[in-house]
Amino acid sequence: MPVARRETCDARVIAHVDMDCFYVQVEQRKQPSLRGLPTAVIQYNSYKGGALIAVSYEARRCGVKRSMRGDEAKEACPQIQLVQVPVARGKADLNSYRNAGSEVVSVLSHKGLCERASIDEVYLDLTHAAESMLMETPPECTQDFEEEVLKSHVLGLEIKDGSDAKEEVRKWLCRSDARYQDKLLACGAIIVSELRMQVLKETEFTCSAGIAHNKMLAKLASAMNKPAQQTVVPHSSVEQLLASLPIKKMKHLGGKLGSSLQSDLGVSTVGGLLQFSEEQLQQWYGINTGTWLWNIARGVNGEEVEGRLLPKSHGSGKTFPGPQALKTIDSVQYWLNQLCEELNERLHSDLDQNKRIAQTLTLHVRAYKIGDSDSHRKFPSKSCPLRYGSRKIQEDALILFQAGLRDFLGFNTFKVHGNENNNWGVTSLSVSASKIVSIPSGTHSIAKYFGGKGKFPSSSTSNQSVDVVINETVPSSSSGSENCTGMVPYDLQLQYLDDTGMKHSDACLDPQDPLNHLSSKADGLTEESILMSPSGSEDRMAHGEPRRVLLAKDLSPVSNISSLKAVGKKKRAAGKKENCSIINIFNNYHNSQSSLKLKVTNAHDVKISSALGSSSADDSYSTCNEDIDTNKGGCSVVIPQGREAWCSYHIDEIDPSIIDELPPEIQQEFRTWLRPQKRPSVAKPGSSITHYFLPDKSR
Ligand code: TTP
Repeated sequence: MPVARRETCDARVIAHVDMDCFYVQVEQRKQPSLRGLPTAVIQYNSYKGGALIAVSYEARRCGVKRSMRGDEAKEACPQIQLVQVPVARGKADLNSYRNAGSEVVSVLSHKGLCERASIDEVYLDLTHAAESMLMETPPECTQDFEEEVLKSHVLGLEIKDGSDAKEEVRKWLCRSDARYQDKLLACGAIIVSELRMQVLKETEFTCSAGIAHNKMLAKLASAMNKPAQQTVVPHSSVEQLLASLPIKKMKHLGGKLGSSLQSDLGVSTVGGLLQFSEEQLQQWYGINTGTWLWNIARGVNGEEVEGRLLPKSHGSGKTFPGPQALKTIDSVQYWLNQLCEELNERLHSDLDQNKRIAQTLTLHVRAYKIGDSDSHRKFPSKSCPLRYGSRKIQEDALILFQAGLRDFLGFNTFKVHGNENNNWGVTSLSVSASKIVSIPSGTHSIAKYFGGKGKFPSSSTSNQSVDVVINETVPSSSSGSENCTGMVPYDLQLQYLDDTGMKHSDACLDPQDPLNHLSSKADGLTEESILMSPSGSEDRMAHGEPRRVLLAKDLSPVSNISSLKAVGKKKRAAGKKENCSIINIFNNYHNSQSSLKLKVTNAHDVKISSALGSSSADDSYSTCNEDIDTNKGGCSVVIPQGREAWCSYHIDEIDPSIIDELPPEIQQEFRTWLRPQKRPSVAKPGSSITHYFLPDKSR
């Protein structure tokens, strides 16, 4: 759900830059002969000529729409040029588009804080640049404006018949009696027009932009005049803009919440919400959502532009429309393997190039049940800690799928394997890696912890299985003993990063976006992010009461825990001695943080019993509904605090030789643990073993 945030200041200059028919432009740059021709990019598949995913403006003028398939597009516009998306592993290969998006970002990021919002969208906070311009070279002192800025659309600026639009814009830019906020926006318009020209010069791509005092308004404005144009939203025009803006056009209102506003409150435009008090909206939709609705009706949006040039998740997906729907586990496994290989490649290139690691693997599926009237049932998204290595990601993704399928079909004893068709079909599959954090460079990187055993891979190969990082519990794997090779517990990394002074935790995540969906656009999917409501909320609708949307904060830790479902089998860390090092102990300790009480009877034989009274000790995976923020504790569990957590170890049974694998600064402390009577009474922050393992919430 959106997070309600008041604006701290309305004298900001925020721009939203959106590339025009982006994939088409990328293809036209590759084949300049296509420029100016009606062109569309189609997704690889043979069904009715393939799905259109990007349509040039020339083709749009002929009536071609993105919702069409290739065959329909040819009917509407016989001269259309259909270009197929590059293909790798039998699916769209979006790398050329991603790289093209990065080129644009590198041009745009010079003038202020820059947030890469999707493969072809960027937010910029140009407040400082605009303030400087206003101080040093205010628009009224400028003689010659570039044509591009004079072509700006200024909402609310009246252009009388016969008058020169560019001259009116010039006057608006130079108005000396304007409010300070609008003067800043005028400077923003000049800066953005320069940036757009720079993008064209350096990349050959055109883009459109919206300039306003917040992200929400800037995004709305960028879509208003396309292609290759820009739109400014002065403060005085906000009310008018929202008064005519259809509810469903507003971000977050495209789904069930928007439908509820239309059907239950009878409002058709965002401005229509003005008639309700904040209390009323809170009463019907909850405190946060109610306030958020009250704010957006007034154009208030305090979201900050995040300085983020890299994507916050990686994803790989494919749709299987019509007769291509997957109907056997074997075919699902085949495609999951392809998707996971691609994901693995991208994870490794992110690691190589940006020194970043992802921590959560999520599977999204669209499926149907043949002859089932319960068409509302959604295939649940499933997440688990991400293990690096193509084969491991593939194994985990399949387990997530099987778990999801069990839930989807609604029975727990069902065995899902082989080619049994149980009257279901899968129409879309995607895997994503999120919770991406940076690894600090230098001698204190986590690479140190791997020693000679698990160096970072320098290149990605499809079947490599390199354990770079392990988080939390270890999912079931057919390669059981591999699980304990070269693993580093997640908290160890995080704490270590903190010790180097880098505050990174969740830095790459969007706290405002609890859904944290895989950006469908960024991954070439035709999916939309779906605003979910808690199960049971339909009942409220039946009584004519507006749906109360469940907020992440409404979920108490207890309910979160009880919602965790066992979907995988935890294997014992039984392996060769050389594979079962201190790393195992860390890993097992980490399991104890997941409220699984550990009892280590010896270093190589881990017995786990559930302290939660869960039906199984095999709860390696968690089920996360899409409307729960997996990054913010939607699936979190109680973490035991303090040294006591270590007491469940039979410390005498730990092989002392494995302590050599620890960082030197904590080896000593660990040794004192082996002689409990000499245990130091004070744990020095930053050097204590507990410090390495126990997340310090106060930081
Ligand atoms: P958009 O910015 O939504 O659209 P666009 O750039 O093609 O056109 P516009 O000028 O109207 O903004 O999407 C950016 C790219 O993302 C688009 O070129 C292709 C890809 N994409 C998909 O692959 N599938 C989708 O469903 C959508 C919406 C986009």
